[in-house]
Amino acid sequence: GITTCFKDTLSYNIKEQKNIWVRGRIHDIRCKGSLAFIVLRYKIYTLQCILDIKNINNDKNMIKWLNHITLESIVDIYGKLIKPSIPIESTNIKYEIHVNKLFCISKTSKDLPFLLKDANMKETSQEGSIKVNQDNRLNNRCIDLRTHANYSIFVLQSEICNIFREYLNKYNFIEIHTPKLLGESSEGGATAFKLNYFDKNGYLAQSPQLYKQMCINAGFDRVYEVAPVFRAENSNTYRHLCEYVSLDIEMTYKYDYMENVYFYDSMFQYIFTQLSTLQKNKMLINIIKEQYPSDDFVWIEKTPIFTYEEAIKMLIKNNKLNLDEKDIFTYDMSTDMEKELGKIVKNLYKTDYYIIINFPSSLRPFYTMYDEKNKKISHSYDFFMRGEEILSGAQRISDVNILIDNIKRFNLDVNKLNFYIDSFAYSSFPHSGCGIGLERVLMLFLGLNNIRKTSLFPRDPKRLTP
Ligand code: ATP
Ligand code: AMO
Repeated sequence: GITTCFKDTLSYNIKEQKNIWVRGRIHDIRCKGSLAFIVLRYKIYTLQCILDIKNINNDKNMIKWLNHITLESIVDIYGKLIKPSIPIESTNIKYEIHVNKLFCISKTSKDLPFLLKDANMKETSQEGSIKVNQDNRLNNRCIDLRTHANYSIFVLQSEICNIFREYLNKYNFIEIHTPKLLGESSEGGATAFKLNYFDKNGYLAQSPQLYKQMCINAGFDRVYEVAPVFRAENSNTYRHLCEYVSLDIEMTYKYDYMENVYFYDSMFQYIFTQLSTLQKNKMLINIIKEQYPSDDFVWIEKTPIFTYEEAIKMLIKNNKLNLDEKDIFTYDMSTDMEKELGKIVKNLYKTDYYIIINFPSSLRPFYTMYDEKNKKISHSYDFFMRGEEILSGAQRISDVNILIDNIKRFNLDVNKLNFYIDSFAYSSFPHSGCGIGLERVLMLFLGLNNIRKTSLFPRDPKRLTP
């Protein structure tokens, strides 16, 4: 039968001179006299096929026809698989096919916006290394996604979700699906997309926050969700999207919210280990790094955990920040300072991954629990990769009266949140949770320079198509 899996050809016994069918895209083609050299591509595999008209009844028309066949057309090729005497440099499958039959089964009928050859080129910080610019790629994302690096990026993205689910399922979590159409914004008004919901206003979910907590109050104990969330942030940066995939967790704890912080940490340790040690993932990472070279992501077995206060003091001590120590809990660490801290930690601990806990209460959302001994400090945490935030979370307020007070303190409308507040009035287990930006984790693991590279069809303030 036809095989599209070129990889299968690797397991053939070449001595048998096996005849095979393969189906793939024409990646490249060169005609020379009575010969045509076709590089066929399927997923990340390329295979050379040689057509000699001697083997097809001296049919010269075939070469004529091949001279005009458009790149990226899909063809079926039948022929003999052989091991060439000189290794082929332009393909990654080291066998070649001597063609007996060739049929076009889907023709590229429009001019390509760019050549795949160019879209696959290595990108470095050197000027001129970018052959196809990002807008051109994203405008033609379906073709851009055909590159080796892009294919590998999205296989790896799928792998992260698999590992995430595998890990949590092992610990008795339930996967939930909370609504994305909401009557009230979940994280405060400013960054919610407002929409018409029949005769009312509605909002797109900025996070499953209120609903994942309500599932805890329903008695589910441990829940997670993998789903899109929407942020009307007019941030045209390399690290913000208007729609991203959030990996959300919410779980109870017995004595202290730090139990859960250690659990999330173990999960990340497991994700990083699976990504960097499984052979199939190593291969994908190598393919991506061929196009986008970067330093390998490094982490250590015992993840450093700093309090916000310690983190700020490290910045002050290293002359990165000029701040009076008494002002620490009114200071909001900027993205630039976060990056500086990332460099300091890397230097001291040789890790790209660490945790900061106990952020100032004033910087955290209304549902965050504060330290009862010092209300200025919250029981919150952010996880960082290469100096950038990938996870944010906290112990939640589970006492209904404290919750109502806090909602008022944040100038939010208690009446609009009654559906949420009531779930606490009927008693609530102590719990904490977190939200993780999938695209950020992948971008930072791979050391990529733009979050659009890890979003399948990115949405930003300027882009709503394709
Ligand atoms: P969170 O997940 O809590 O939203 P975040 O990592 O997305 O955190 P924000 O709090 O949304 O970050 O914003 C943090 C940083 O993003 C700001 O300190 C700012 O440096 C940067 N930022 C946001 N919008 C812009 C923008 N339009 N241009 C440049 N930088 C921006
Ligand atoms: P937060 O708003 O900090 O927390 O978001 C959690 C994580 O989501 C990622 N992230 C983004 N990724 C891409 N584009 C964006 N615009 C964007 N904004 C945030 C980051 C961030 O760490 N409800 C809380 C979580 C919780 O407490 O459980 C929340 O949504 O990686």
